[in-house]
Amino acid sequence: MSAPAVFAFNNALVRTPCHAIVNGLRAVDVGAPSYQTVLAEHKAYVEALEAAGVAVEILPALDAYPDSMFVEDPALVFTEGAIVMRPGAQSRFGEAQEIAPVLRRRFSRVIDLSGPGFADGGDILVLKDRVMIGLSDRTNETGAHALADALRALGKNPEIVKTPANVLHFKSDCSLLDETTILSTKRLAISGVFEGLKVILTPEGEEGAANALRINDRVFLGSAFPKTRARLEEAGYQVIPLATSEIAKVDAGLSCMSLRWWA
Ligand code: CIR
Repeated sequence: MSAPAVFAFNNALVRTPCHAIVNGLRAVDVGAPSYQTVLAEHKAYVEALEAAGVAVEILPALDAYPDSMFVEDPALVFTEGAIVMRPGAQSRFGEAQEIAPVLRRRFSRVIDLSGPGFADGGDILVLKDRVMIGLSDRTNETGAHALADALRALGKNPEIVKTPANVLHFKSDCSLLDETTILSTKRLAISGVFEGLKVILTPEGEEGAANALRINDRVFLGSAFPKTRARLEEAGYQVIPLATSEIAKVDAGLSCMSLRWWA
């Protein structure tokens, strides 16, 4: 039997947004997100995952960690096992120890990323033949090398690359559309990291659309990006637009809110 596609998922973990999300980290303060609207965005996201055929486990809110709804950052998961990450923002470091017991319950193999470096899940792009690790303000060289070792232990092929300056995470600027196609901002694509792959660029002014999420037969896309939607539909993708206006105020997008794997 052939292996499932790299975008085939039937399981996901998410975490209920906590009230403290209004104090979530952000590079530029455009005002606090509305808690009620964050909850609505999160609920619609969970429903979209379920509609795509994914069994979703919803973890309880963690008020001690404002950004804890973004479960993608403190862990990395694969069919073969999970990695407990070392988040690079001080206020988020403890999230890893909160999610570790959940990973131990759900995966038979769990690797704790070794210190002293840091690495965030948002910097990791999983492709069919390799796993890209973007160096950023949250993922440093030491963390990236430790992560590369952990990935090799799971049978993966790591590749360390660079995130453009002033971009939070590598995946803030790109996402996988299928096994040979990437959605990317121009500023990331021109660095040449995706050589050999097909790249669809986000139209100018819609850079935030790059953090999309391919799940099974569909692509989740921020609903504020109609030009990107048209571009993807023209290319034959089934697009599911999802509201992200409030989570965008704390620099988040669609990949950040879940950990996804095929079991
Ligand atoms: C942070 O700065 O860590 C959060 N406010 C946003 C995290 C977004 N996560 C992601 O892109 N994977």
